[in-house]
Amino acid sequence: MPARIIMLVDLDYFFAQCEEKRNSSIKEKPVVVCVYSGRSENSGAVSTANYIARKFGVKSGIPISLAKKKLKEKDAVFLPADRKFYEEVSGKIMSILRSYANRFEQVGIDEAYLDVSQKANGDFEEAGKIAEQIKKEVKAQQGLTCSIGIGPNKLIAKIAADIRKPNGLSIVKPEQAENFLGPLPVSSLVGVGRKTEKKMQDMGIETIGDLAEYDIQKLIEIFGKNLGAYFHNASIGIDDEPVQERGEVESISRISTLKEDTQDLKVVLEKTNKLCDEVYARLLQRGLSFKSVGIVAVMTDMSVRSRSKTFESPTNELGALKKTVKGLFEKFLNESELQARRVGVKIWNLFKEQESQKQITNFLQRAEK
Ligand code: DCP
Ligand code: CA
Ligand code: CA
Repeated sequence: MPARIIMLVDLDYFFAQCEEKRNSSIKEKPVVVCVYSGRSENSGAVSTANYIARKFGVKSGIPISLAKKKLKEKDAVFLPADRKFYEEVSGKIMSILRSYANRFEQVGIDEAYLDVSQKANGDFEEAGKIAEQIKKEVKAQQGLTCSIGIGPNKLIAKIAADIRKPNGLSIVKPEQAENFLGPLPVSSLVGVGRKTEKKMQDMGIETIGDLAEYDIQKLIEIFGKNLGAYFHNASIGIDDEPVQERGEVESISRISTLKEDTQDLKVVLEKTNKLCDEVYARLLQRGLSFKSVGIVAVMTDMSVRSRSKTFESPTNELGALKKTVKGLFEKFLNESELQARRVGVKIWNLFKEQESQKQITNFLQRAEK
């Protein structure tokens, strides 16, 4: 098995860069994207700012009025956040990123983890080339720059991406992990907020290196078993969190109580067809296809039974869903000695359209052989 190689791709000053994309004439000016509260003309907070504005101390979260003060007479551009547009750009970039990954996990509107272990064949140099390729394609297709961190796990990839911005690329090999983390402040670790940082300072811990040297038993005494162990492992660069494909963890389900207990297929289907419609609506909203269909029934004695079926390839057809649910209930009710009280429908193994298309293509190719 090739060595584990994880990438974190984070788009630079994302909302502001989206604004520059659709109006390049503002590129040389400080650009501030704002969420106006509407109470008065300047009330609200800064969502983000481009790097020119940041030089003057403008950053996410500060009041708009303060940003205006800092950028007085600097020919700055203040724009209201247009989330719909940013989401559109994000969606297009995410599908580019996804195509480079063996496993893919979007973690926010502007960042994603890519497990590229196989694609890079466990070679960090090769992963670096893939990262360059990603930067080139995102820039060419969508006109945006991003920062990429590469490491043996998510923890290190994330910190590596943060350390060189904008348009950065940092590679941390496993053997470099401890030296890389050592000098950084503990606040660089996920889970170390202001309070924890303060507490650690009181314990004489400033850097991740200090944390690594601290007695693990004492950490556990102070922060509890889980957190203490987490801090210790994180400090020496250990993190096993998998890159979690969203489609694998999610499911959509609906359950409902029947008017009266029954074993009659027709009555059950009346109910489950409605549940299928609801489940299907959610599926469409999210632009997904499904591969697995399940039914669940709570019987008169309150026992819970379930049956399921998995297709060869994903589908997004309502007809297929209803037909499968019907087939499963038909067989189940025939075999059951009890009446059903509550019935439910569930789909899982969800895929984004693009990915399901890939799966279908694979399936067809296999079928041809
Ligand atoms: N965001 C926000 N309010 C915050 C933080 C972020 O509205 N307090 C939004 C605007 C950002 C986007 O989320 O563009 C992504 O957040 P990041 O933390 O990744 O920051 P940026 O992409 O803006 O800048 P950087 O170049 O530092 O990644
Ligand atoms: Ca960002
Ligand atoms: Ca981000």
